[in-house]
Amino acid sequence: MAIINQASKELQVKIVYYGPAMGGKTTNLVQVHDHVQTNAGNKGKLVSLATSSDRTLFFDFLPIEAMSIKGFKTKFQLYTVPGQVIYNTTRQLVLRGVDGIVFVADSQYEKMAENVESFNNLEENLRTLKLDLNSIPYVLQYNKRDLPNAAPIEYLEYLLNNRDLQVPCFSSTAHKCEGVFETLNMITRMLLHKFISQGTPQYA
Ligand SMILES: Nc1nc2c(ncn2[C@@H]2O[C@H](COP(=O)(O)OP(=O)(O)OP(=O)(O)O)[C@@H](O)[C@H]2O)c(=O)[nH]1
Ligand SMILES: [Mg+2]
Repeated sequence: MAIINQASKELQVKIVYYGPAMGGKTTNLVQVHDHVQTNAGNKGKLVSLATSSDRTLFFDFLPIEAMSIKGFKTKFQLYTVPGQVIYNTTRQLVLRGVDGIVFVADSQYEKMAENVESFNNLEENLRTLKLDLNSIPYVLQYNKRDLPNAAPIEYLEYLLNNRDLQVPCFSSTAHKCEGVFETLNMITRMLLHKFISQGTPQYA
């Protein structure tokens, strides 16, 4: 849950990277950690808990202190969930207090069922927490665009963004850092708008 301290003018928000196993969630955080430009070393440590052979077993955590916006000092806490189906309890735990979500889909044709299953699982877990995807800012990231068996964006859009409220989507090749900051910038902008700005939503 966002923490807004009006007295000290601080805003702290939690962003969760969600999606199927091996889709590239941890890779996003690694790239953000490696390339983020911050003022005077206020980049946090990337903490990866209990990983074995590159699979997230618990979660990854990366705090970033961002610019001041409208006088507010903003802090973003980035988390990933473990994508493997068996770790659902952990996913629920990591989702607690979420403010914004990046859904990282794997573009490969053979991963479509897993993408849809993971998206449904996200909605289900939010419901358990009495949250609703329609009221949480989120964006879609179509990752692994470099692979030859990547499905067309239109197909991914049809499967994952075919709802009343369409959300921004991004193509990415996370291990080359392509699309990683575009995605992060959009979700942070949507969150800042929600928590700080007033007036008509404007994400572009
Ligand atoms: N070709 C290609 N490989 C990628 C891309 N993004 C990530 N990978 C690779 O895919 C594998 C899985 O990436 P992770 O970031 O660990 O995936 P994850 O979503 O965190 O997986 P879990 O922790 O199991 O849920 C790693 O070997 C990455 O290097 C991409 O855009 N293209
Ligand atoms: Mg991971």
